[in-house]
Amino acid sequence: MLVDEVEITIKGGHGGKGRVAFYSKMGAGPSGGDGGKGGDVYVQATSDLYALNKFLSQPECKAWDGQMGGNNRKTGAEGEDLTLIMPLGTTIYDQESKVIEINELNKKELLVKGGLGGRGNTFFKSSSNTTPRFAQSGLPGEERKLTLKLQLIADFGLIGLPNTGKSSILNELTNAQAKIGDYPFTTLEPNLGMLNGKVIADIPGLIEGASEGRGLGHKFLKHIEKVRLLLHCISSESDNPLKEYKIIRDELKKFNPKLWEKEEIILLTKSDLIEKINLEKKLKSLAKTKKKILPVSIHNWDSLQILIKVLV
Ligand SMILES: Nc1nc2c(ncn2[C@@H]2O[C@H](COP(=O)(O)OP(=O)(O)OP(=O)(O)O)[C@@H](O)[C@H]2O)c(=O)[nH]1
Ligand SMILES: [Mg+2]
Repeated sequence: MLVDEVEITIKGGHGGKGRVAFYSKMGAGPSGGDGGKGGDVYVQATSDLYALNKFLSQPECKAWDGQMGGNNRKTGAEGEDLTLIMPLGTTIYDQESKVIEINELNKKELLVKGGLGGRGNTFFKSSSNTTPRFAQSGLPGEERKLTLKLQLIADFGLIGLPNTGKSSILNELTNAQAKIGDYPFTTLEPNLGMLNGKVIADIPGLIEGASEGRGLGHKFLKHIEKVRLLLHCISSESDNPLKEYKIIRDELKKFNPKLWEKEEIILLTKSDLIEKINLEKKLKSLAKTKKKILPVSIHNWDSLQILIKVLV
């Protein structure tokens, strides 16, 4: 199951207590060190789409507390920071206002700070009080309740009717190992793969009525919003490729006109399955779309190389 919305509470570590201590030599004064600062909480992106799943069972995330100050004016150790790993394309909301959009791999961003450590009694030594017998307790870390919403970000998105070979192409072009099946709706959740540093997303098959929620329509369509270029897959075996093209285009437009306006290349897939003359006919019928069209087959190395050249 892909978790694409979840609520969490995050908390910085508590600052360590200051220590009350004195040098053993008579009259040498206070020696209590300050408490260490509590750890901060950061967020960092991963290409693992499923990285929000863990928050379902772990909705509270806290960095480590700072340690108490030591003797000999030694500051307590700082609490360890906590880095939350979230998928690329996650937007973090705080009471519905957007806080951070995670759109860069490996960039670390601060979410909340840990509390400061308390001052040890050494800090309070003065001419009027040479033997202070008190120290501060540390401060609590910041706390925030956040909602995480995922919309995947990809350079290229494979879209189309079910069973048109989208996952097969993803697997050929990238390191992904998406499930393939000779039946519709094999893919129930998006898959991601990397091609020369670019992200390709395989979106589950869309059907007529997707924009009104048929199939898992909305759930899939919203994941296309942050895709830069659409790779619209139509099977060469289709009797009417232009009609199939229009079905998907209509759904994109109804869901969000911005999807419809996105740059798009048509892939006439499984080109090995039909005669060359028929392939030419189908390419011709799709020419009306005025889009770039590439015949592709996972069993034809050259066709895949041509596609790769267009993409990278
Ligand atoms: N001959 C041939 N078969 C292909 C090709 N590409 C995919 N197939 C087959 O077509 C079927 C569907 O492929 P998938 O990659 O699962 O299709 P999909 O578009 O991801 O399907 P959904 O996830 O259901 O939307 C599988 O049996 C594949 O082996 C191709 O280029 N040539
Ligand atoms: Mg699939």
